[in-house]
Amino acid sequence: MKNDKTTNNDNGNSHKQEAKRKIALLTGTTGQDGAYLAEFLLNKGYEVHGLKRRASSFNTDRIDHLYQDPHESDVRFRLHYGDLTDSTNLIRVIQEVQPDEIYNLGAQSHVQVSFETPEYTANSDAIGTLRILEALRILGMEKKARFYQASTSELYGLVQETPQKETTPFYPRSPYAAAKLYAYWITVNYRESYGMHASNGILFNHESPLRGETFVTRKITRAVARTVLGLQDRLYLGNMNAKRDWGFAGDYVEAMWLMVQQGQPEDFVIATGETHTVREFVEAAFGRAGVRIEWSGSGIEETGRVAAIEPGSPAAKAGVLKTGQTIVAVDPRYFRPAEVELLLGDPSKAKERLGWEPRVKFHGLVEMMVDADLMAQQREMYLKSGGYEVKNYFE
Ligand code: NDP
Ligand code: GDR
Repeated sequence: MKNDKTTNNDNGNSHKQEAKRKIALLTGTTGQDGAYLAEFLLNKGYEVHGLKRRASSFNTDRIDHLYQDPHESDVRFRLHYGDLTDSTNLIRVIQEVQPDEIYNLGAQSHVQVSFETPEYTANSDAIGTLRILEALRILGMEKKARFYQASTSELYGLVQETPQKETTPFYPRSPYAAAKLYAYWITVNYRESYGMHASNGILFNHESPLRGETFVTRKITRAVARTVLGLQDRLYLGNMNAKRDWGFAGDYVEAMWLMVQQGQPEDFVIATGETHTVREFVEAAFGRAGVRIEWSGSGIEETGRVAAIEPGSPAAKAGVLKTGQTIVAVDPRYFRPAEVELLLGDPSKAKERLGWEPRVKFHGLVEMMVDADLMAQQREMYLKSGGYEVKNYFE
């Protein structure tokens, strides 16, 4: 269905004005950001097409609530099988969809995994970006479709300046970051060479209840819920001194869209302007469930023990944890061959030019994620025990 608007002309007569519905194509639709962006664009009235990879089991959990039966009329959300490593597929999907806007969110996005799969990471994250840009040229769509590239604060790596802004020099520290560096520059290059409306969003870490379970924030909030409920004894982590500027994915997808709506394509840092250590995240997350942590030892000997349990909290109500119990420890397996120690973004340009500001800050984010994982783990526990009632300790 098109958006029909009835307006008055100069003579006061009403006539029908057809506003064309915008079409967006997303790669990485099944990931965290893809899910938030797809919903955001659908709410804005877009027709949204997403690329999904063939997998041996269901991989659309994050977007199942957006699913529309393709047999119904006026379907505004469609998925297409595809892969960033397959140019033939990208050309065909882009030709078929004829998007006004392309958001390239697809990537092998795990930094530690990129040390183990460096070639694949380069193929999907670096060359994958080139493939989309070239597909647009091959199809003669380089002036028609606007392009958003999911660039990253990992580009700053061994930081040359703090806080990091659009002009801070890059120093990638992983195969992932090196691949994303290529993607960043090829996006700039196609903008300058062919006049494409192509922008890089240099996004700092952003999280949510939909965050993949192996990224540190979600690993922690999930472990908090499981530990409090007695489903897990201990949370093993790597470098707890690393500092990150963590924001909320729901806020960040709006910044992506705002960049694409600008008259001129440009690159923007998107961040909260606050940084915290992984250890602080652990403390805040256990704190939300009512557990105060006491640290002892250092380096690989560091452990976190239960110092106190707040009366009336989820931990107290569950009644599983005891003071003195060790619930956090270090496992060197999670150390990276090269680490990014400190990230802190300066989002002033985005505030000035896009009018964008983060709504959710560190503590709001931790609370949102812990609460969601407490609910999810309780649900799983009750289902497993054959019950059907989901008890919420916050009520
Ligand atoms: P996720 O890991 O949650 O999602 C990645 C998505 O990319 C998934 O849909 C995945 O599909 C898809 N994908 C992976 N490989 C390919 C491939 N070869 N071809 C097509 N699709 C592929 O990442 P996020 O949602 O967190 O991040 C979105 C983008 O933003 C990524 O490019 C990431 O590198 C970048 N980024 C993320 C930040 C963050 O903090 N979240 C910060 C800065 C940048 P499947 O579900 O099948 O695995
Ligand atoms: P990052 O996110 O590498 O910043 O990349 P991640 O959550 O994986 O790590 C953040 C920091 O936590 C330290 N850490 C651990 N990390 C994980 N995953 N698991 C652990 O057990 C652990 N213990 C400590 C890490 O060493 C690191 O310093 C994310 C991804 O979303 C990228 O795609 C994106 O580009 C960047 O954020 C911005």
